[in-house]
Amino acid sequence: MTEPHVSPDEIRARFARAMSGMYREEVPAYGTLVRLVETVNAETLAADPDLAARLSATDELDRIDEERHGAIRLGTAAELSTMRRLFAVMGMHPVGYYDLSVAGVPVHSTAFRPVDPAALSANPFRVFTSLLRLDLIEDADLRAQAATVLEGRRIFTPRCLELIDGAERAGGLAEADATAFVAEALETFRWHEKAHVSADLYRRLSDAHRLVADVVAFKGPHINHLTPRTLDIDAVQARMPDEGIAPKAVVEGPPRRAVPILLRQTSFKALEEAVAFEGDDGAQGRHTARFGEIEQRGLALTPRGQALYDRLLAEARARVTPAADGSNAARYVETLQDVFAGFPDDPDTLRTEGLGYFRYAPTGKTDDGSPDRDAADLVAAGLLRADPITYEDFLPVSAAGIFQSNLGDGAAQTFEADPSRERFEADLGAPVTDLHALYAEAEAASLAHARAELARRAA
Ligand code: OOG
Ligand code: NI
Repeated sequence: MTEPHVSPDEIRARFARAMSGMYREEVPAYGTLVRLVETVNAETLAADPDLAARLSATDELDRIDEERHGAIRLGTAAELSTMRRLFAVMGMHPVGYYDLSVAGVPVHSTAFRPVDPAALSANPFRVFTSLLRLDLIEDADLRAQAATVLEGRRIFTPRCLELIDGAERAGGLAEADATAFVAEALETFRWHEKAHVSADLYRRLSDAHRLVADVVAFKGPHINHLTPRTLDIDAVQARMPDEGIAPKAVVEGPPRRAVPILLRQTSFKALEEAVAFEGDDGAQGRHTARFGEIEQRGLALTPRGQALYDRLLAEARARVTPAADGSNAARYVETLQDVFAGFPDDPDTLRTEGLGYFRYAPTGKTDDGSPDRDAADLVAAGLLRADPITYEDFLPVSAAGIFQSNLGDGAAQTFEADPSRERFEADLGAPVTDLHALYAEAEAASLAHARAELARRAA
């Protein structure tokens, strides 16, 4: 008899838990932050029963306490394509292409995450995954040296690679192998105190860009943050100092609103960690790599809504560019609020103007009209309810802000905008899924299901 496979959702949930346990040990402030977020979430839900009901209706209430995203930075195409296969074992697939070169960070990225609504509500664990672009480094000598170092490293354990092969061949993993897989995969994301380059090479890499040193100098792509989801980011931000954690000056993303949209994020500064270099009798140095972050997620926007968001954000940032030292933070926040007055802030307008994605469900009420009427009519007649679909992805401008604040303020550089999605997909060995297509599909499926239900009840 063949043993049944453990579902990818279950493997992902176990892996996310294991990662959280490891990070809690490596970065104690993470544990403090998680506790603070849990407290604020419980208070927010208690004070806002409507929010609790809405989250429950969209199957999100149960997932929130375990919801995390992490981030890693990879060095080669081979690492990226193997990472794609590793994440596929736990039901995580590449969604979206993010070009961060525009923002002065020499990487391009995708997010590995579950894609279908049931998998998302089981456990939405995501990993923002960046690939270093050595082609953006000017010094040809250093570029070649970095490439040689990267070619020589092995970031996956041999057993992990075997288990990935096995999962692909058999279409899944049985219990013992699933357990082994979680343990072996975790090794790839662990922090290494010992760099595998000399102090001299580290300095040259770091001078080219701090991020280059972070990727090239280490044996593996240490997880650099793990982010819990809060229901009130301003409350957590305000209370972080009481817990001895200093957040960055401004929350990235849209301003506080009645209907949260997209994603708001804030982080605390990277830890300065002791690093031993190769040779030179293990010379000691310091490296900042790992940090903490929290996020609040809101309504996923349609391309139209996203375009409006991009335009307003650019306008706010043109009026006041947030300074790295936080000196104009209050003025920036005020400007952001003013400019975003141009973005409708009630659920009905957002829906009827086609700015956001919604999930439809029958209310239980029926009438004599056709279930094939416009969705807006069905909602207006009280037959359907429409709940915001949560944004499950990332924002390039925010991501750049998070990178910058954690690489150190001197790290800003300008590169030519040079999106290179085709090359990224070739390196990945697969296309990235278009995120708007996923939301549109989820919305359409919920509407079709709700209409069928109305038809059934009318019959
Ligand atoms: C990734 C930064 C992006 C986010 O939440 O936008 C990110 C990194 O620093 O590697 O995690
Ligand atoms: Ni993040």
